[in-house]
Amino acid sequence: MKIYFAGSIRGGRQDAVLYETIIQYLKTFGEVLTEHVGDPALTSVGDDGPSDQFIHDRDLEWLQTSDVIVAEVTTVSMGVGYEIGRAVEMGKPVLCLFREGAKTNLSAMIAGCEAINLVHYSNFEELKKPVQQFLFSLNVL
Ligand code: 6K6
Repeated sequence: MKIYFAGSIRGGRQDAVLYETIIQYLKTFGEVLTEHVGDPALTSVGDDGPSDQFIHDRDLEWLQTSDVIVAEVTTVSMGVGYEIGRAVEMGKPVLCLFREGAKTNLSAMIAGCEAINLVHYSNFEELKKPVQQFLFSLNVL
């Protein structure tokens, strides 16, 4: 199973360690195409890498080849919202994870989209079971 994990980069890196933990867990179910999103060394400003167009086109290709999108949506990110919207248009299964108790509000465009599966959780341990159930339900493991 090819998993596209989406998490905030320029939107803010305060949850980077959590992304890394989620990615390690997702790797027990398949290949995570976007492991760099959980790299704590990646900052929201470092831009000495490839151009924005390269990043966009490469990530869209990965999105196209993925079987499922798992997005951590607690930290508000325009890029993550864009990826979710494109994935919905592609007909991909999408699972969004939103952490209760954070000071952010989940957009109605995510919470109100019937095509998006949404899990509210308090800590990493709490999201393991719903993530597993969702991935198993896809029958592509
Ligand atoms: C690195 C440091 C600053 O900007 C970068 C750009 N590097 C990126 N590399 C790979 N994927 C990216 C990058 N920037 C955004 N993305 C994609 O958008 C990832 O798949 C994330 O899920 C999402 C993050 O969007 P923003 O708007 O928070 O950056």
